[in-house]
Amino acid sequence: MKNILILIPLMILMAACNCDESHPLVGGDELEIPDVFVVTNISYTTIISDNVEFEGIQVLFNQDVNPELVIDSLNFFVEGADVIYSGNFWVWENRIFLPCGDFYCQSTEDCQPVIRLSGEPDTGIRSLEGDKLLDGDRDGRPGGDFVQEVSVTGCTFPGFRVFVFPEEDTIFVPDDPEIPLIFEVDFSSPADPNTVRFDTDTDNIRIFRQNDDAGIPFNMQWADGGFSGLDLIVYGPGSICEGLQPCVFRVFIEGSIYNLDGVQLDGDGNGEPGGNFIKDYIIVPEGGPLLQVKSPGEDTIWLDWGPDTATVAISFSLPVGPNNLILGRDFSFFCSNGASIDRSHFQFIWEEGSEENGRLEFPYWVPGEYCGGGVDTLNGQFVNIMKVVISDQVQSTGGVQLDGDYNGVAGGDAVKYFILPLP
Ligand SMILES: [Ca+2]
Ligand SMILES: [Ca+2]
Ligand SMILES: [Ca+2]
Repeated sequence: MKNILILIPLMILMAACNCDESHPLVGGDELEIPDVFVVTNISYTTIISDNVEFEGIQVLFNQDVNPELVIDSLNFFVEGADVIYSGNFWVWENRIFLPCGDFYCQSTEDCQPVIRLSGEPDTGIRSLEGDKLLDGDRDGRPGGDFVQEVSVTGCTFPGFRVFVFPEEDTIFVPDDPEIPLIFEVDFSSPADPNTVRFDTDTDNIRIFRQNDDAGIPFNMQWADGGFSGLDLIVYGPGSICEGLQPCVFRVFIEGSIYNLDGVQLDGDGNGEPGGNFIKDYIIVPEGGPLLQVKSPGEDTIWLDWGPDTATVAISFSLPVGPNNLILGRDFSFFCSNGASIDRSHFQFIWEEGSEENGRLEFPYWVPGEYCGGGVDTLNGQFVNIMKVVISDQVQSTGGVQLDGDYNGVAGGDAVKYFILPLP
């Protein structure tokens, strides 16, 4: 009679248990009821938390986990070749979740992170109720490590990138220490501030003069509390170039920065962690000896098409004036197929009282009329691309020849592309 009373609850337990046949809960000869804390399932799956979907590796237990006692690299390990892991995970109720992004695979093929949970008596993972040590090896007794490979697809490098503004390659700066030049650094996800060094001997954010590697002093401040943006502030930038000649500032951001998820910066943007970000700016001190096109600073300009006309501001770094810039002589206009567009379709108008600032107007330009039906852009929008060339015959009133190609030496046409979206 006594034996039957013991066997009935045992049978109920076994019926409810979705146990692995190869790892029976009960050892062959034992009749004790094991009350063990085990992993019941592990997989790469999608969960929903606060209406947001997360992909990741989920480890399910048969009882709630004590979250205080799950510790990275002490009893919780994510291992495997080609697997990058930040050390973060989530624990709640009877699960541990490792979101994609906190770990990722370096290659898409055969990615199999190994999850190891320790069942060591002193340091192992334990249940919340009853403080039961994990039976990782599922031999029915507390203790023993759980080790399992998990097949993962679609969890690759999340791309921690950096962008630096202004976008233009050429910046005109006044020779006034009160007016700073600010480079805006934007990270694609919040950076780990502990990995950003800028006032030490091993700075990983630097600005220097490209021709002689001289360091350019700057102040740095986080743009907000979220570590997503930095301002690099250079005071008196015009005085850093010698003799008011243009010079090149190189903004250098080392690939030794990590984001808060432990992902290394892909500074060179090749889709893999690591690599330095480098961007060169031609700094042109205003009032310096070169004549350059100050605006538009970019080589390619998208135009907002008005009902009848489009206007582009054109300005120069030195006075030029109407005698030295003649539309019919100094401007040329082309379609993207190389066909020339007659100059009579355009006007150049100086701002009143200015010899530096003017505007180019296209009052007679009908989209599509001169350059055909347009070019299909990648996003399906049809555009006309027009090339405008300003000849290097143009001189300043002081006789300085245009440096249209921004190479710091007089001479070279200025070439600008204007993109007009077609209706
Ligand atoms: Ca065990
Ligand atoms: Ca890279
Ligand atoms: Ca030049």
